[in-house]
Amino acid sequence: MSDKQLQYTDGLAVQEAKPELKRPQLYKVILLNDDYTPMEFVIVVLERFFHKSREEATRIMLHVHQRGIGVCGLYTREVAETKVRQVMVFSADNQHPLQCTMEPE
Ligand code: TYC
Repeated sequence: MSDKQLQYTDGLAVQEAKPELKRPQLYKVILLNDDYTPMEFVIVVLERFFHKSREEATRIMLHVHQRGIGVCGLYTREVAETKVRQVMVFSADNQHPLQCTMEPE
């Protein structure tokens, strides 16, 4: 379908419709490695806030542990901001230094 369509009224006027909405910018939510946060805690974070299976959570955690950084998922801006905040609050509440951030895809 073209991005502009004609809208018909009852003969009084013909007006261009608004173009279709663009897809929203997506953001990568990123976990950073550190030397102190337990591996099990990072797995729980990935299960709880990113709905990963234990296997996928373990794979992502090990990737971050080995490479220093890793992507947990792609989200619209407000959802990504919420996930970053949830991880940071959960980590601080448990006295872990785990860092989570986001960047445009
Ligand atoms: N490097 C941590 C350890 O050896 C584990 C870890 C993995 C920490 C991923 C943070 O984002 C992280 N206990």
